[in-house]
Amino acid sequence: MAFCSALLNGRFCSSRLSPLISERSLATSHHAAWYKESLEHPEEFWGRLARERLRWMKPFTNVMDCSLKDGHFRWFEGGKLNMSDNCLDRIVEKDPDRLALIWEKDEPGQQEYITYQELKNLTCRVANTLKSQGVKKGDVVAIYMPVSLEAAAVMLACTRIGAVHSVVFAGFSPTALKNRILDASAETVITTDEGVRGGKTIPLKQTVDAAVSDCPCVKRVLVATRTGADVAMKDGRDYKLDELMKGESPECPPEPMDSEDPLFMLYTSGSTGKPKGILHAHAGYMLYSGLTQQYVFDYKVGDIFACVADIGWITGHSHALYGPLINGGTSVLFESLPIYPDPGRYWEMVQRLKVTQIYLAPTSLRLLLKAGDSYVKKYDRSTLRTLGCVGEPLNDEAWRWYHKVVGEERCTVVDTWWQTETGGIMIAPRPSSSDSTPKAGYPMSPFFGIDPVLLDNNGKEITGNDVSGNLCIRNPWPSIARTIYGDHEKFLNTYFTNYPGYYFTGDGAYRDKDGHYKITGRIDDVINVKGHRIGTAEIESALDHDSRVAESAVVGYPHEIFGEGIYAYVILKDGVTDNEDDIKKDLVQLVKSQIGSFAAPQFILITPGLPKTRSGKIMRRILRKISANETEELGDITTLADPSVVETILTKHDSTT
Ligand code: 6R9
Repeated sequence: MAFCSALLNGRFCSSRLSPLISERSLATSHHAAWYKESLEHPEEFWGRLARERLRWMKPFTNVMDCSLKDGHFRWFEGGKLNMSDNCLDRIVEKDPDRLALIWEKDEPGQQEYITYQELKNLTCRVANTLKSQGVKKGDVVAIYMPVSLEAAAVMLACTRIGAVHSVVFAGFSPTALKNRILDASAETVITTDEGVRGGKTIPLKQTVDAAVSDCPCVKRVLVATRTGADVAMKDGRDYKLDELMKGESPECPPEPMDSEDPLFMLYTSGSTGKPKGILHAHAGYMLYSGLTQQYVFDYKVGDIFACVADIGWITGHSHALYGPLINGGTSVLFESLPIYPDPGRYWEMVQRLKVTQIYLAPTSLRLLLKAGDSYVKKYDRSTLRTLGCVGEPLNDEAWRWYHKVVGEERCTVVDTWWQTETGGIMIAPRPSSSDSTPKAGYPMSPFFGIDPVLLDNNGKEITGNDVSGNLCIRNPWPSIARTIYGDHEKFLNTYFTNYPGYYFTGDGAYRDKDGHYKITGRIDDVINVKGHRIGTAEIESALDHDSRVAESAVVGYPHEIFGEGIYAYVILKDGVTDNEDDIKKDLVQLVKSQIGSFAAPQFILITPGLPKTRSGKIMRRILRKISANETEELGDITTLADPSVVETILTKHDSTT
């Protein structure tokens, strides 16, 4: 594939590029006015933005029909449009040679460029291939690919023909992939021969083979080429994407999609054992992801935006791909690791590609901070303006390091809080508003149209400032998830039943004396390891697959680099006499194969019992305290069925940690 080198010959950086979006510019004072309007007159606000910012094939007739009480959301009904038309054709018609994506490959110092015209051609050829293979509007296509230009084109191609993509992070195990394929009844799986990360190859096609051998729904597996490795191909099921695409035309008319047609689904963990396929709709997601991209990151035409998240997560969807492209921007797709070949990788890339905004995870920052300032200072970072982060709370120390050392106190740090379910950034500083000097560790203020509230455990609103509570949202916004695929009941129960009339986030938050928000972490049984959400129940059910395990309880504990670490308490069945260290090794392996490496516990403690109430409920509060070494503050344990269990666990914990 030949990619242009627009950046290299300086064409892209010229100032002749004009914004695609005709919209009054937002001075600081406008932010407040916009926010006020967005809450007081949402129909007018969102209707105007949807008309101005998106290209419609048929105008919508009704801006919103939503009820938080009923978990019912419909936006821009009556309208027809297409994601890939908005991301590609609209720009190609004005400026075909504009740079769309830069693929920062795993190999240090190597990148590939693709213009909007080239990306459109590639997308159309993939779209025509999918059509030739029998993929139709509404079909779910599972994508198990690492970050690459082809992966981006595959996602866009799905949206072009109205297929619903379900990207599964290419670090998930065969079992996790299988469960996601089966849950969505996907007939088509698209993968890559091998992945390359940190200089090592990862046998992706092999993982797909193991997953789909148990998936009768899968009719075809399309394999893109990354390393050219000789991978096994099953006759009548597996096809090389390159070969299929050879005869396909670079023209494919975008399918007119209803505003509410499903756009994509993305699995995420909750407090139950089964991951949830969060479903997003076309128009609302498109509008909101583009808007947040522009205002949170202070995006301007000509910027080089680098979101280093994988496309397997919502951040990669909204800010490596769709958000930047909807704005006609240039986005860097990052295939590698922050410490490969050394902890200077991000900053060397910033210098080489002239990156203007970087968007990363706190866990990477903490890792880089430990490696020392010299890896940062070695490289020219003068192009950087906005420093973003997402995924977990950003601790003070890491925030200050980001601001002072990376950003030379010149750049705005934007700590952005949001979720797979919200589709877009909900609470974040906006660099062009009065939030341009954010506080360390604070996502700060709600985005346009978002009305956060803090509720107590009885659902009563906690008013005033300098207060903490359960973070909920009082009003609907365009990119809120529409359902959990195949389980609307669960959707309602998870997000709308606990606090009727509100969207329940599962996070706790603090509102300081100035009304600014700080996220205090999950209040449900979800652990956030390196910014990845994992339900404790999911890990427990993986551990329970070992026939020697009678019961397990998993909790999170504070981890210096990962944010949270995973601590598993395991009870073995009577009569098991195997060596404990061997069992622990097997259990780690089991979790890796059931879920993925990132979910493997850092600690496993084999115990004869768990602290349970008389009604048999595990007191996780106590396990959390022990895991965090806060053993002086265990609180009242007299209500336990057998308080002596705690002493046994403590003794063992002290001797193993
Ligand atoms: C975008 C994304 C969502 C959960 C969320 C919260 C945590 C995300 C955060 C943050 C503190 C931030 N989270 N951003 N916590 N500060 N800036 O990460 O989506 O993978 O669905 O995770 O991540 O706990 O509820 P997702």
